[in-house]
Amino acid sequence: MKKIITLLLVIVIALVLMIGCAPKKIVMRLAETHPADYPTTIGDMEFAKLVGERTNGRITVEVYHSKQLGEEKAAIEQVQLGAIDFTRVSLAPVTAFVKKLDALQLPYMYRDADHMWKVLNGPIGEEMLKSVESANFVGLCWFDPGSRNFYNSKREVKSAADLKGLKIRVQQSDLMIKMIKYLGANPTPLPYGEVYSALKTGVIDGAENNWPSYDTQSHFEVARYYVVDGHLRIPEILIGSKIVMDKLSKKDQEIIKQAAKDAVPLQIKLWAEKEKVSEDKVTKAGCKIYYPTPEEKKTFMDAMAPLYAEQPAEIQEIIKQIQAVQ
Ligand code: BDP
Repeated sequence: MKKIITLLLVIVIALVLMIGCAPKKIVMRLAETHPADYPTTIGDMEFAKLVGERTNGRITVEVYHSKQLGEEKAAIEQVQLGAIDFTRVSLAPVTAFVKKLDALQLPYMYRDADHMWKVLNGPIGEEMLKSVESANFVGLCWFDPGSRNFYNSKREVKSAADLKGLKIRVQQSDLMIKMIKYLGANPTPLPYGEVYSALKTGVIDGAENNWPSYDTQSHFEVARYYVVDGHLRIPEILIGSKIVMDKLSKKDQEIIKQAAKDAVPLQIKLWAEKEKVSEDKVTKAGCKIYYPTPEEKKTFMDAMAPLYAEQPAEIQEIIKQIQAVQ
């Protein structure tokens, strides 16, 4: 009897030790505003997949797409507090937390997509990713944002003067509000998810976004005039919660950082494909697409001069560095 009890005790102790030593499973959540089949969401999923593979399933990243965890501003705040682990967002709402990021989202900042990627993949991009730590985020990687164009339900816009007086939705960012004011239009900051009904009910006359957002949010159904002025390339950023990341081992932090970087090429590839599909779809749907002449495009650029002039010295410095990138 004594022997059996001893044996049982040994088994119990062994089991307790085994469970204690088994690596702890970690489940993390990522907030995404776009639907499941959107290129950016697939980029998030690729990141999640790589983290899972590289930790042998010890860390799971669950992607909550379609705003299930809230609109971007709220998601960013939750990440800052450590209540959500990651979010993929547009840089615009993050600038409320780290002012100098404005340098990366000024209208007509980049000559083209290639210039933007050289900046983001170079020392400036790295330094900007690091800068978000001051606001308790960990900057993980950049995703392709495409370029943004104006659209509205009222009339064809060819040059900046045609925007005069229109009520245009902007992202929740001071810089975007000013951009619209300098164009002579009326800015209405709204969360992304409210734009469709605001367009439909006439609360706003227009908005601005890239082809895939114009398409997938059905904005094209209620704002038929689209002008390809390309005023913005606002980098998309994947951020993690510093509070959460600091609790992980150095090795896990590295795995997460590397997985994010390794997810980028897929997002970029799918993005390029989606841009074409969306452009095609809205064109076929009968939207009035206008490609401004270089002179007409210049009217938008010229209207931005005061916005550049009023930037603080720190941002002026970064602007110069960005412009110098060849
Ligand atoms: C889309 C971005 C998304 C933003 C949205 C917006 O991918 O992150 O929330 O624009 O305009 O292009 O708010």
